[in-house]
Amino acid sequence: MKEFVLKFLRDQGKYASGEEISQKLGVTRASVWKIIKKLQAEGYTIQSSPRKGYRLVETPNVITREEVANILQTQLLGKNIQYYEEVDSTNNKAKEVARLGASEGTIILADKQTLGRGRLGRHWSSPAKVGIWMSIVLRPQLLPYQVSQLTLIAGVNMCEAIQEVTGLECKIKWPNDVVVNGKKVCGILTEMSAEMERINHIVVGIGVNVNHKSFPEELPHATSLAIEAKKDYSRRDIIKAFLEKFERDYIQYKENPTLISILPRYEASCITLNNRVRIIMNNEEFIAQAIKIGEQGDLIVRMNNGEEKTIVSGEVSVRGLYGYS
Ligand code: BT5
Repeated sequence: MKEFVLKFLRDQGKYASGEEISQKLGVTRASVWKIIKKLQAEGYTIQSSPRKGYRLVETPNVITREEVANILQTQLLGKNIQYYEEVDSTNNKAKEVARLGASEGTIILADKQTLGRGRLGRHWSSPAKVGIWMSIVLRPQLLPYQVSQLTLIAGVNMCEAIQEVTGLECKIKWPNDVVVNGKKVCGILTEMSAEMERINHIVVGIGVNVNHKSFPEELPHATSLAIEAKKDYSRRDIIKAFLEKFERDYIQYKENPTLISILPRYEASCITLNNRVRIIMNNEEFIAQAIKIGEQGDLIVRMNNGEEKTIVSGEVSVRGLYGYS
């Protein structure tokens, strides 16, 4: 009902009388009025005039299923969207629906996460209504070792999407952080369910700090797009830009699983390259020069003795970024 009224008002673009809406819906005018009140309470600005009826003036910064689906121009991603006001973690929800057979491209969106997760069980701060907390269910035929490449593809596309929507200069800290002015605005957590060499499904979870005005003291390296640009952004616009871009690369990657065509874009945005980096790997810690990204998405560094080493995963801090100096 609510969706129908919204769509009707949006398509109309001008005043629609209560009578017109009630006829289309087959309900009383009093019910239409109740729905309008509900929408107004959700933040929609709807003008009402006793003579002319109702007119939708402004849509709030919401990421409900109908509002996102309404603007999305994709073939695969977001054909099925599930929105929650609050969940423990959108990745948990996505894994749950994937186990129950959710189709490829299913998207879970939440306004708030109570147990948002980073890598290695770390906490991801996800307060209400200021960020994008989103997970995507994918079902490609890949080998387990290729799965982390999807994180790189998601990272480069989020970097480009944020840049397009906000005009802010975005960089990628290998492998999965998107940073603005040296601080983290986005993190990605890719998880999979696999048996031996067969993947059942993959969940790509993405968190973007959009309209936060401040961060708790324990997150000194976090920032938001609003803090950096000094203005708020529509979360929907960023979701749309990202999903449309990511879908193009994902479909291509599924057909031909190589990073070759993505790497130049990734390297152009990667702040880790050409920097001295500190690497913490299997209890080993060393400093090296980051020189390139390998074909599998690994970081290739030159050690002080001139030898090259391939870093597959682990913690890498870039000098001057995230407190390493
Ligand atoms: C990540 O982990 O960066 C992956 C974050 C993925 C979050 C998304 S939100 C939707 C989906 N559902 C989930 O439950 N998760 C995904 P990692 O590289 O391990 O970084 C985690 C570290 O970043 C923490 O230890 C904090 O230091 C810091 N951190 C926590 N919350 C942050 C935030 N909102 N912004 C920036 N940094 C944050």
